[in-house]
Amino acid sequence: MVAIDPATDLLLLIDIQNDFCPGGALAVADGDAVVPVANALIDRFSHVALTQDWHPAGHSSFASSHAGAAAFSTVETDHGPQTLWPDHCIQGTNGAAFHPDLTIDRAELVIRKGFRPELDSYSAFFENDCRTPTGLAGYVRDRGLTHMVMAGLATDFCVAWSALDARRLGLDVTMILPGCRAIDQDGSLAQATQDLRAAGVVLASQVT
Ligand code: VGL
Ligand code: ZN
Repeated sequence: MVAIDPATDLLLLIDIQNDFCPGGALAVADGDAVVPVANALIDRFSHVALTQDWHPAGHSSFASSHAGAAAFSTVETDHGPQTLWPDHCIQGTNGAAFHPDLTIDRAELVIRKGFRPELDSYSAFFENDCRTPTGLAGYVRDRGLTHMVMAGLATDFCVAWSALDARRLGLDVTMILPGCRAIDQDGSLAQATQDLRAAGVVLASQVT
């Protein structure tokens, strides 16, 4: 359990969008179960930010953009391996919208990511080249926010990459595990859990 400091804590909710929920294009098992947990967290924090996976049609992370490639296969890019996904979270579609039950009104910031056709972005802070900033690092610095409390989808991709980048930026990070669900592809959840622990991310069941 972690205690909330309203002045320095940012609740950062990652990609709680229709396409990552049951019935969506890249559905995470039980993904919509994070919504009530996220809503309860929103009520507890003074500062709330959301991320929104936001791809143009034909995005380079879609298997459909690579002739003959299957979804969940991997291609090499100049910044390393990239998993190819089913088409998902296309700008302006219902799949890219936040889950309708997520109480987003108090969110102070929405960070959209993955909008560059040639570059994917899992992390809320840097795109997958690990260099192109989303602007969130500057935002939290300017706002004096030093502790990121995270939940959302998916544990082993966008939440984990966001948490690891936040640690690299020197921020304190807590992940609220009941508010996260994983894709868990080829052991990705076990690997992410190991990486998160090694980086000093606190894996918590709730806030106090
Ligand atoms: C995500 C795969 C592709 C995520 C986003 O939100 O974890 N995963 N795009
Ligand atoms: Zn995506």
